[in-house]
Amino acid sequence: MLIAITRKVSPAIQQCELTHLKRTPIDFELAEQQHAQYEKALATVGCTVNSLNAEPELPDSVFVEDIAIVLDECALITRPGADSRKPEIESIANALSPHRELMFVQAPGMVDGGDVLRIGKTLYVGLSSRSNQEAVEQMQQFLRPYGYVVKGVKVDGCLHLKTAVTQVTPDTILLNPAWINATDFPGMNCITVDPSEPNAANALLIGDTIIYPTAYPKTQARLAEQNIPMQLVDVSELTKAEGAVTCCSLVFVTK
Ligand code: CIR
Repeated sequence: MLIAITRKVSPAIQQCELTHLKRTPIDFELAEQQHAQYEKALATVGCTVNSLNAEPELPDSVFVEDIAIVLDECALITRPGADSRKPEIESIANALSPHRELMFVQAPGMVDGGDVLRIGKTLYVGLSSRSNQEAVEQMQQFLRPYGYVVKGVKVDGCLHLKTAVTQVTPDTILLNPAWINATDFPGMNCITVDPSEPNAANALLIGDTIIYPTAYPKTQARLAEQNIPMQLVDVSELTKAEGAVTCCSLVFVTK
């Protein structure tokens, strides 16, 4: 069974962390409705959605992806780079513990799940303002016994590695070449975002379908040309909090 852990939008989302965006008003009710549509899209592509209650004190807690990396063999609980997000750890660890053995990244390591792109047995980790080399080394130690290779990749100009690049088919990545080099991902075909849509590289691949924002029609056309099935969602309000589609769920197969 495919599970997606999500969490309802916090009523405090207006106080979210922002790194590359200016603060603009977020319509909370619209954000809730869009999040519900996102959960519906997850169900449509085959996920059983485990939707956690909102955390009224934790503005960014809807972005559950940043708190864990769930692999087939185990789950890694991150130590998120922003202090305001560290209290999100406990409830995500509780939600995952029935499904996976847990390992915890320790200080001075820090990593946000949004910086971790798994392609096969390789974990690419964005070295960003949220994730560091110490975490890469800890992850490599934890995961070597399972046959994973963990590689740091420099990220400049955007929040997370997966703001700049995501996987859209087994052998294709979607990327913004202004923020990341395709050569960092050897053996992968590459679709680039339309230059007028710099934030369009974040797609959530589940099975052979991507959950993808409605906001990027030009990049959407490039994906359609490659016959990539898409489930479109409007996430305009979550985008104002510097979130996108990968960041609102943890998707994995249950044993
Ligand atoms: C933050 O800055 O932590 C949140 N406002 C946005 C996190 C988005 N997470 C993600 O893309 N994985």
